Amino acid sequence: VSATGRGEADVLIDGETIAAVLAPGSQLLGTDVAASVDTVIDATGKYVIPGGIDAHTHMELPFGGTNASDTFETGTRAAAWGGTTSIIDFAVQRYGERVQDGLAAWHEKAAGNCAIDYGFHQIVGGVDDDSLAAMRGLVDEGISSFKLFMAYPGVFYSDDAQVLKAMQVSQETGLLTMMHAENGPAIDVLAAQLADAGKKAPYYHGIARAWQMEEEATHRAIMLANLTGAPLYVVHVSAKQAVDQLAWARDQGWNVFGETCPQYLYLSLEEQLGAFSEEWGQFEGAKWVCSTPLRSSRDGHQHHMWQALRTNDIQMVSTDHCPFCMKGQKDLGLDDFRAIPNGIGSVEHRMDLMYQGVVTGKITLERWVELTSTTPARMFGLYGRKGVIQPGADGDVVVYDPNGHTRISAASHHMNMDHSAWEGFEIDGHVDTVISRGKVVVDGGQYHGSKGDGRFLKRGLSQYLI
Ligand code: DUC
Ligand code: ZN
Ligand code: ZN
Repeated sequence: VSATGRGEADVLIDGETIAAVLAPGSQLLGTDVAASVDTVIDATGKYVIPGGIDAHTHMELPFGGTNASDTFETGTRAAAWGGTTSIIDFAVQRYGERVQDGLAAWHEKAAGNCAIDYGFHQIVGGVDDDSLAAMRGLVDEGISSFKLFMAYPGVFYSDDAQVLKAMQVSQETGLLTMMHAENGPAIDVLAAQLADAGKKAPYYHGIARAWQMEEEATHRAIMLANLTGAPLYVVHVSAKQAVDQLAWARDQGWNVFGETCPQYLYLSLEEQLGAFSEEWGQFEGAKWVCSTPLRSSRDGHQHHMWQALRTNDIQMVSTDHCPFCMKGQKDLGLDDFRAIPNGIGSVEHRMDLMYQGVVTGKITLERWVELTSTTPARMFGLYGRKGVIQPGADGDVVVYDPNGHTRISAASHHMNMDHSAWEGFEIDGHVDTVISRGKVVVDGGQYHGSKGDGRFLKRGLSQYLI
């Protein structure tokens, strides 16, 4: 299955690379292909797809006074288990740090530790003359995208003047601007007012981060991007009103794109409100504290988002994988939602959760491949090597069994988390075999990968822009 069609074929992998895609039973140099290769993987009755590309992960992210609980080692292993063979993680420049130092620190964390290939976007957390100059060197480093935050004052936040200046560099260099679009200063006032009124349970995180905060920031980002000529990619879109802003801008023919995440397609604020366990009581809801937040099921956000995946108002699905354990991490906010580290871990489940959209008739098989692999490759300058099964591409291939079954649980997942935001989810499908640059890393429930197999991906400019 590719982004454009489906058919029966044999995929020949030679070393790390796809050598040929052949009609079943083909001969090469007068010999049956199947008889002349070292290894045959029988995928009869299953889907053969390009390995997943998760373009939004946060391994080891320092956030909320702690670090995201997956290292590059544990996070990329979990990704491989779930049929994802490349990630693009966010190198972080925090306020007061140099961009180059933030990037070097990220290389150090990842090098030699990854099971699958990995690239970086650059978070620019302090836009000033130094970081603007450093951004001009990113493309040569194989980093063709950077992310700004309109949220989190005092941590990663950029004001409009900083956004404008960074977008001017984006326009000059071809770097893709990625935006966390929420009005952070206004959110922080609302959050403080809720807390002062004694409303400190996890659920109020979502009340403070109201959809108006996302719509407004999305609009502002679009306008600044259009003014400067910068291409814009809005991360983790959750509000239907923000989708409409993107759709409107795209209708003008502008280079504006959006990503959503599985949590915004399946989970709602009401479920979070209702969450309760013996162990955590009402604090159970902290498992779903992420930003942008889960949206109300009453307002049709989820339905609108699935529609946007069909109409291409939203182009791709990443996880925003940002795992924190309940014990010792999320529980920092036991008395106040503002201190709960934000994030959900899903890097292992994205291919399965999106396949469920095929099963339920919301997207086609081809669109599944496009949303999870081919578009991420094109968007972030990897297409040809990644995102497609064709001669010359890396041998990143997943055999997916539509007759298999997967039950998601913290008891069986491979992410370094003491809970799952997806506990008990049933998937009508199963990742069978995962091949990463020609090496079988997962097969028949066995893991054969090793840390250090994954290499740094020097990315080119986006291949998705007009
Ligand atoms: N959102 C999250 O949920 N976690 C990390 C950063 C972010 O923007
Ligand atoms: Zn974000
Ligand atoms: Zn993120």
